[in-house]
Amino acid sequence: SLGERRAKAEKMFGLMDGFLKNDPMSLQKDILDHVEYTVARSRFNFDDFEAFQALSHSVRDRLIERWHDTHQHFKKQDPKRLYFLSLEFLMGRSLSNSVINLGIRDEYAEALSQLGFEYEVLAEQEGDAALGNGGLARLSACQMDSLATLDYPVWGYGLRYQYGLFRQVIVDGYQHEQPDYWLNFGNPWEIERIQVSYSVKFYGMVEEKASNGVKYKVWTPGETVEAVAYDNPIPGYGTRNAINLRLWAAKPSGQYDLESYNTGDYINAIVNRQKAETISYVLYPDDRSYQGKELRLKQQYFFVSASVQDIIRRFKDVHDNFDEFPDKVAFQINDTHPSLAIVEVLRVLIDEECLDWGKAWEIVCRAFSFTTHTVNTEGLEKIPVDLLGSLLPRHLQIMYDINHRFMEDLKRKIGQDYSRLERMSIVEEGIVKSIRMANLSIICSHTVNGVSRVHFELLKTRLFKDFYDLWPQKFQYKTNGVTQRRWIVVSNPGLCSLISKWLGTEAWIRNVDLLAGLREHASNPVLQQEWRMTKTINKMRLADYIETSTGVKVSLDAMFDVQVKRIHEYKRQLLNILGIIYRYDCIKNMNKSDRKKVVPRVCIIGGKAAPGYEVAKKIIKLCHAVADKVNNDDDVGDLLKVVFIPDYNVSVAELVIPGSDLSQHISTVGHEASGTGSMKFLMNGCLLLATADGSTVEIIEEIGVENMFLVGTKLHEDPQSGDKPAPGVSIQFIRVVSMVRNGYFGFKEYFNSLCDSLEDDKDFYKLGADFSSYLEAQAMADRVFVNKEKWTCMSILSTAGSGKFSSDRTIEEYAKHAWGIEPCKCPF
Ligand code: NBY
Repeated sequence: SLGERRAKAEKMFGLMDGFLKNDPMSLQKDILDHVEYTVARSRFNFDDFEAFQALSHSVRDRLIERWHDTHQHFKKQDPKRLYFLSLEFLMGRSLSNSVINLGIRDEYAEALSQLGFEYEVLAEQEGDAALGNGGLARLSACQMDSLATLDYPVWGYGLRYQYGLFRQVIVDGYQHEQPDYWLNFGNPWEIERIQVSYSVKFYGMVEEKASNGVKYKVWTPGETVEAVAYDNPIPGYGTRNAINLRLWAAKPSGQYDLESYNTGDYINAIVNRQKAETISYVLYPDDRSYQGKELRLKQQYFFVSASVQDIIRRFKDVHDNFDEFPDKVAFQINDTHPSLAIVEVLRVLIDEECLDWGKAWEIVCRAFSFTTHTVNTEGLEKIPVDLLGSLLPRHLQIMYDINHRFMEDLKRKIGQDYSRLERMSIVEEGIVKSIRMANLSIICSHTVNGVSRVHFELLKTRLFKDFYDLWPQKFQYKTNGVTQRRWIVVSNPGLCSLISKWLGTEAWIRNVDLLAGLREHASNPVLQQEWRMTKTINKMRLADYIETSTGVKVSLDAMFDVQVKRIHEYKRQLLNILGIIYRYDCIKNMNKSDRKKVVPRVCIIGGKAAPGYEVAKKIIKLCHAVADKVNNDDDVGDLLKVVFIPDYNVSVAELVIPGSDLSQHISTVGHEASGTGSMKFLMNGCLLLATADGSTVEIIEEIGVENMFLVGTKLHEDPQSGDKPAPGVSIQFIRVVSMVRNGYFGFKEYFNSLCDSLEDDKDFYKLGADFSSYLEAQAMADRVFVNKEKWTCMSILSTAGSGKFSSDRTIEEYAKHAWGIEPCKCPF
């Protein structure tokens, strides 16, 4: 019963109501109060959306209670705090995550049902917070959940974009982008802090001054913008702790003298002030390469400057000696995007706090830890010196100072190796003289982190070899992970209960290693039956969604084969499509009795292409062209269906992942730093069809290669390393490419360049070389799928082996080996 469950939860976690009560009656009253006083509707007449608004406000009240207690506790204990800086957080929806982490989902469901509403229906009213692009941004969100759950004293910092990642709409098979004005309907989760605001300065000039023979620099800015804080409480699971994600929004500065001579001047001056707000307007939608644009640099500095001011103010509230700074403050920079923070802290310490260079430098080097998510040098961020010099003149000087000292030091260590000195310099000479933000970050951080073991190897041997040879002790890796709270408990409640039932405990939600306990039941026919039943229910949900979003009806007997992620050449959605064409061609050429043996498939692809990424957009169109042909071929029927799910985002992922049988992670080996989608599928018992790239190598070690479908060779068996001759391009590959080239799917001219890129010498991502192996892995998946017991067993073993890929483990590793922070648990 509810009472028993509550008592149990209180015993387990010591969960206690705060000032607000959490029994269904009290929840009901709170919801109705919010209907009346917050949403301003009559408590006798409100619709689903208004009910959702009132519901979220009542949840928010409870979050705020915990948030206050947590911060009071942090203040009292004054532990070393982590400041997690990221330009992107892909939070998705908050409602279900919050009520589950607070431990009051069932109570809310009951309260709502008595009011005549269904919890699930209201939860669907919420839009996604999509303040990020892809893996990097979702990783930050998962890590925030783990940081809160594990009671670490942390603040997240980011930007409150008014426009999140664009909405993808498909018109005639082509991607179009629509603005995501996500704040349109209000955001119940944030708390605006008008009293927490800082001035951020840009442009202007730097002068050298002297007093009593001591020289110092004075930066007189040309423009000032206000940063206002918006706080987003992040509750942990099974703890009272709720941490803060502070996002900054730009507002016009208050200090502004208007000197107007007529009404027009005055009006224009006011209108121009409003331009300040554009800094935090829109998220850059490209997850490939750095845009050397002024607005982007402004965003980065705006976010960094406000965060650093806030952090230093908090430090100075309690401490008056900067020697203590590195013992109280740890900075984590999520890729190089926030790396101006390093220079900003140096600037504040030297120019404003009057520390000498040596002291300031030591403090900075002890405070910063840096994680890179990139595998190739082209992906590294570079900022043109001219741009930096005009927007942030003092910061450019400091970068030159860092570089000068570093280069002198390096020369003493390695001598006159000029090409190595050139490679390691922060400043890149060339047609466009630029600052290499990765070099800056490595030089000034105590730890450089990779995101998987193979990524770490690539960092050591290729990307940052020069730096690794100099400072091997700086380099580490923490294999990425995802939070099982969102990716099982929230998104797959059926599987969640099943796991708890068979493990006899819910403890795995905080200690995911316990999932390994499923292994001993993997062949148990009772569990297998229940496992399949759960999958079927999830497939029904997904099939409904597919029909509403694409109009295609799919059969539940078919294998749901899914590839959802950002569209990239290296992720090889094209390889998947060519495989689908091959399958279609085979079916077409089969006689009736052979057709009976075909395993029916629903091939599901989803993902956004960066607006300027032409090849990726062509891949989306090809997917639609193939789908059109296949889905309208009555001769093929349910044996093969192809669907492209539009506008893939976090909430769509929550629906798609639990409902898939097979998922594809087939990047060209050496190109995916880690990959985190695979971990979510693994937790949900979907079998993987994957190349041995990124984290997949570690997944294979955990679940055993016999429990997945491996494409191609392992990295250490790379044909280029001489173990085996590179496989030639098969006739099957030539045939499917020529079908596209010859216009079998229409749009002959449009797809020409795609086909050209697959020619032998231009096939950079090795689709031709891997095609046969890909088809073999697919054929193997078909053979296993018809053996229900074997498939289910592999599925259970996938979930059972997913424990390592929880972000809880990743965060523990960071806390111990990079940040030096300890849990700080708020008492009840
Ligand atoms: O980070 C991804 C990696 O590709 C993936 O392998 C890894 O699992 C994941 C988490 O570590 N990288 C990624 O998502 N990158 C971006 O989204 C991104 C965003 C912005 C920019 C560059 C990359 N930028 O230059 O502005």
